[in-house]
Amino acid sequence: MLKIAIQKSGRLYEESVKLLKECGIQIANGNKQLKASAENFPLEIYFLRDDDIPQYVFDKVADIGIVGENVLLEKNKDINLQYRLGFGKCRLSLAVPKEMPYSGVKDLQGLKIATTYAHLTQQYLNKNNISAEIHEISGSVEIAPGIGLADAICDLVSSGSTLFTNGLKEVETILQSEAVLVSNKDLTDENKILLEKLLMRINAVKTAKNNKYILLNAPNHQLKNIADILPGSKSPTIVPLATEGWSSIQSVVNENDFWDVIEKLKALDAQGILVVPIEKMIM
Ligand code: PRT
Ligand code: ZN
Repeated sequence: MLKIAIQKSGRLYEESVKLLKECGIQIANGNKQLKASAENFPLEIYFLRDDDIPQYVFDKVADIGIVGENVLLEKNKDINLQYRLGFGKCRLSLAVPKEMPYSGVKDLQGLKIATTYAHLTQQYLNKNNISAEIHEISGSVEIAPGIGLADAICDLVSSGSTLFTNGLKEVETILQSEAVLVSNKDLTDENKILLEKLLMRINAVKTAKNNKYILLNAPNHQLKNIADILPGSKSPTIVPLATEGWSSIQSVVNENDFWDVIEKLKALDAQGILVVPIEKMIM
């Protein structure tokens, strides 16, 4: 039985549960309890505060967990990062009042910095040979300069609107973060196999999301050119159409190249282009 710790409520909760669902894992009861079991996979789910997850995984209360990389690095526990999950994206940044002149990291020298990320902030200051006073607080970091508690802050940012409404400007980014799957370093052989199975499913879900299935018709004299820009998993599937001199082509296109590929296909006389989402993709 593999035990996974996920956030009980908050920014990572929904995506974590959704990911397990997309991996075909049905959870019997909601997050009202501390613990739930999967109906069709040997998995027990613990719902916890995100800050506690690295410690619990380190202590083997849970074998694996889903947590922000920011929390993983701040807690600095000796556990493995297994997979970057691509949700919960944010950055850990230093910010100062917008009217404060700022020309570089040396301007942080001697300031009082409020943060819930004392370890990562200190590490960043050390790396830059800055000595500043870190004031560790547990929440509402962004109001600290406004109420005279600190000169600057170090906090998570996503859209930047919280900084903006509090009269702050982002001056340095310490870390880019997203949700990650972590594991204890010393899993039983049985749990190693279960983790491999889960990672294979996660990878299939994530790869599918990054790719689209594409179908199109093209004149035969362009097939070679089209095949060159549509590699697919191996090479595209080509089927002759009833109309003389035309074929139907099917392939997989990566989201990042998508519009670029579509434009090239149009230039090569492709017609009737259909783009279909892929549910799972096993390489
Ligand atoms: O109760 P528990 O301790 O489990 O939850 P929590 O309140 O500590 O964490 P939660 O749910 O707020 O965040 C969980 C994780 O989501 C974080 O550890 C990050 O990995 C990730 N994440 C992604 C964020 C943000 N984006 C984010 N914007 N966590 C917090 N914020 C906050 C930030 O602290 C600031 O107050 O949102 C505000 C800034 O947002 P913008 O959009 O105004 O810039
Ligand atoms: Zn927390």
